[in-house]
Amino acid sequence: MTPTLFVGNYNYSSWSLRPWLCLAWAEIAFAERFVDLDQAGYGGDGIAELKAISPTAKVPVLEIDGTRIWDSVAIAEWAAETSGQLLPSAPVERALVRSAVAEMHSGFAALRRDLPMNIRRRCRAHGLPADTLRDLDRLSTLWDWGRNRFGDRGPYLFGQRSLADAFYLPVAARLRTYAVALASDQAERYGAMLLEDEAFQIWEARVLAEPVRAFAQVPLDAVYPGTDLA
Ligand SMILES: N[C@@H](CCC(=O)N[C@@H](CS)C(=O)NCC(=O)O)C(=O)O
Repeated sequence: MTPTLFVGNYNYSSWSLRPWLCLAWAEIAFAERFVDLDQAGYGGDGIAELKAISPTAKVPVLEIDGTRIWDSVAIAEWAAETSGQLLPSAPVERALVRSAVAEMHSGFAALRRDLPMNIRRRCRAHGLPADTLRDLDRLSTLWDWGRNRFGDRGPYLFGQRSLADAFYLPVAARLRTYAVALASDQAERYGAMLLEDEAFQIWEARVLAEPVRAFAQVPLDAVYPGTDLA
């Protein structure tokens, strides 16, 4: 049976976007179910609609023949294993891709706190604290390293497209939203290239089709007050 991916709001849900890109890039047929995250329980004791779907009351969730996979990395890995794509063939290089994915999944806490994904919005971040600037430095170094080491194999972080590109594409969208520059020009170019991705353009078109409204449960649009929502 066709697997079903449960996703959250296109503008905000970076954890939904990542496995969605992996499934799309791996050309795996899947159905989708949208769950509006702007409901009571968000970020607290959980949205009732999500509690019925996921043990953690979070999206993304991928339902495969009645079994639910409840984490973005697990879904991304499933896409890679099922398709034989999105991971290099050499074990040590697979481990490098996984290091980059894991670093995103478990790290960059300050960057995520101060620069939340908001694909539609354009404003300027100001007064970023030291820990966020450190995250941005690390991001620049990582992207620069990947492009230096694997650039002769293609335009992606590890040359050929991999799970890592899906995990960092939402970060590229954040840099664009908040007009944040990276120290490395090469890293900047990589981020800009990610945003040209064909599958991401489909996701972005959905963002633009969503009604513009503040997210009521958490004031995500108020991180930099005084700037427009649109
Ligand atoms: N570690 C999880 C994180 C998932 C996550 O935080 N999802 C957010 C949306 S981007 C969510 O569903 N939040 C609902 C809530 O906090 O109530 C993953 O990688 O899948």
